Amino acid sequence: MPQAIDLLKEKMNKEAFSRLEILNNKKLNKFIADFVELCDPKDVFIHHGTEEDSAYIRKRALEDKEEISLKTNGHTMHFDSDKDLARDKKSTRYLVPSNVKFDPNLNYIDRDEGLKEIREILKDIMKGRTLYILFFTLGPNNSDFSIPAVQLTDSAYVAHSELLLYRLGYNDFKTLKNKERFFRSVHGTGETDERNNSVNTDKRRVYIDLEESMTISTNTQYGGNTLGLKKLSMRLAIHLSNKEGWLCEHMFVMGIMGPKGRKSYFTGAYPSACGKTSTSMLADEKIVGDDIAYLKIKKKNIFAVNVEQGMFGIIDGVNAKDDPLLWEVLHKPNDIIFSNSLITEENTPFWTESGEEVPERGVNFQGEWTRGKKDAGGKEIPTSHKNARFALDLSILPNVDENLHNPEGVEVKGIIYGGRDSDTSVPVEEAFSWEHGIITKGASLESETTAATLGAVGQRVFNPMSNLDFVSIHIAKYIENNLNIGKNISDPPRIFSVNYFIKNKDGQFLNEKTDKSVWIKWMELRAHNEAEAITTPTGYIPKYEDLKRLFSEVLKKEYSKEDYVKQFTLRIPENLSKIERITDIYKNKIEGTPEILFSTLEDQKKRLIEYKEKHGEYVSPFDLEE
Ligand code: SPV
Ligand code: MN
Repeated sequence: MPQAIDLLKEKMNKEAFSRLEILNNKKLNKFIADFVELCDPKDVFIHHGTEEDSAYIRKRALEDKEEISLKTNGHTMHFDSDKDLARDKKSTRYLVPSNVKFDPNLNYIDRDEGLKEIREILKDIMKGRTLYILFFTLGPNNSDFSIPAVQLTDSAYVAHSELLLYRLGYNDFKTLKNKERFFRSVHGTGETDERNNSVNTDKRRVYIDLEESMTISTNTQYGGNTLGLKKLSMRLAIHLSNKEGWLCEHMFVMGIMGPKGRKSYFTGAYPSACGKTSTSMLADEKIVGDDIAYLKIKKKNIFAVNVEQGMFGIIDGVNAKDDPLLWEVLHKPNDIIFSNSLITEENTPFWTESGEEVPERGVNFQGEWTRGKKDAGGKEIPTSHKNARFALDLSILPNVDENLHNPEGVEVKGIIYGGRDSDTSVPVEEAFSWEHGIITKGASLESETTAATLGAVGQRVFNPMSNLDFVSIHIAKYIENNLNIGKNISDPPRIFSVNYFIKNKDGQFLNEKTDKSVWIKWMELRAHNEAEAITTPTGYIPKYEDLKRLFSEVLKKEYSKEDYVKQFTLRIPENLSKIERITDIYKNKIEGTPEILFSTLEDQKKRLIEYKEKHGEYVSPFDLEE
C-alpha cells in the first residue's frame, strides 16, 4: 500500500493537499487516505476555516438539491426519506473487540465483523461525488474540556448542518501536531432516489468504533444518524470520559436569572422531545446549550461546557406565545436549515401546532401534500413530521449567554432530570442529597418514547440520565461515574426532577407549557437556600405560597390551591410501582450496580409505605406540610 501522503497527493488537487499537509498529522493523514481510497470520491474539498469555504458548502447543498432555498434569505428546507426521519437505534451499534466484555444491554457487534461489513458497504460509495472534509472542536476552542474532531462526508447538507452546530477547529488541528486525541467521523450517502433520499435502507448502518474513536454512518440522511459530531461522537465521548475522569451528558446548560440580577447555571437532562430545548430557551433566562454537555471538576465544583454552538431543535409545536424568542429568529433572515416540515405555496416553512392557519397544500417530507391527505394506512398526514427540526447557530439568539465560548466553562449550581411521565412524579422536586438525586432522579429516570427515535411512541422506558441511547460503557459504571463526580464536593450542585407531562386520571395535562418558567425560578432560589420546601418521602417540593408568588411575578397568573393540590399530590401507589420496576431492572439486568442504589431505593420505599399508612394512597401537599 502506498504511503498515505502519496495517495492523498494523487487524489487531491494542490490546494486541498496543501490544506491537509500543513496540519502535519500522521494519524489524520492515514485516516483520510484510508477512506479516500475506500470510498473513491471524484474530488476532495477541505474546509480550512474560512467563511468562503462555508459559503461553498451552502451553495453545494442547494446545487446538489439536498436543500431547497426558501423565501426568506438564508432559509433552506431539507427532506429525509419517510423511512429515515429519526434516530435508528437498531442500526446503531458499537464495534467491540472480541476480548472486551461489553454491557449486554447495549447494541454491539464484533469489531472485526462490523468493520468488514461496513467497509464493504462503503466501497466506492462516493464515486462521482465530492468528499467534504471539515475540522471542528467539540467544546470551546482552546479549552481543556474540548476534543478536536474531523468529519468526512459526501453530503453538503451534513457538512452545512455541522457548520451551524459546531465550532470550527482547523486551527485547533494545527496545534495538535502529531497528537492522536481527536475524533473521526465518516458519512457516506449511498444510492439516492430523485428526492435525494437514501434508498438502500437495508444497508443503513451507524457504527461506533470505540477503539479508534471513529464513527461511520451510511445510507441515511437524518441528522441524528449522520452528523458524526452529534450523537455519534457523544457515544465516543462517554467512552473517553470514563477513561479520563469526566462526564458527557445529554444536557442543556442555561443561566437562570435569580433576584437582583444573579445568574445561576443549571444543566438539564431530558430525553429527546421532552422539553429540553424549550426549557433552555425560556425568554427570561440565558442559553449556553440545549443538548450535550461535558462536565468536569474544577476548583472544587462541577463546571460544564456546551459541546456544540448551535441547536438542532424540534420545530413541531413552536409557537409565538410559548416560544417567543425562537419564533422571532425562525422568521428572520438567518442561516437556518429546516428539515421535514412543509414548504407552502409562498415558499415558506410551515409546521404543526404553530398557531397559524394550516395551508391548503404544499410539499413536505412525504412529497406533495394537501389538507386531509391520508397515508397508505388511512392516517391523515400532518403538515410536518413530529421530529421535524431546525438547525441554527446559537449566536443569532437574543438570549445567548456571554459564557457560551468560555474555555473555563460555567459553574453548575443545579442539575435537573426531566422525563415524560404521565402518572407518577410531581412537576418539580428537589432531591435530599447528591446521591439521592443521582439515584432516585437520574438513574431511575423513566420516560415515554417519542418520535425522536424510530419505533412506537408513548411507551414507558427506562432511560437513566436521559442518556441510555448514548451510553457506551457498562451502565453500572456510568451510574458510578455520576455518583463519584459529586461525592467529594462540599457543596455539590442541587439535584432536581421535573415532569412537564403529569396528567389527571382522564388523561389531561395538569400543567401549561409555560409553567416551567416558574419551576425554574423556584429551583434557582432553592440552590441558594432562598425558598422553603415541604419534605415528602421522595424529596422536597415547593410550598404553595412560594409558587403563588412566582406564578404572579413570572407569568402574571393567578395560581390556585386547587391546581397546586392536583399537580403536587403525592401518588404513592405509582411511586411504589416505579421503585419496583427500577429495582428489578438494576437487580436483573445491570451487572455491578452499586449497592447504594438499592439501599437508597429501599429507604424511599419504606418512607412511602409509612406515609401510606398514615395518610392514604394519594396525599395532598397540604397534608404533607408539618
Ligand atoms: C435527540 O434526538 O436527542 C436530538 C436530535 O437531540 S438527534 O440529533 O437526532 O440526536
Ligand atoms: Mn438530544
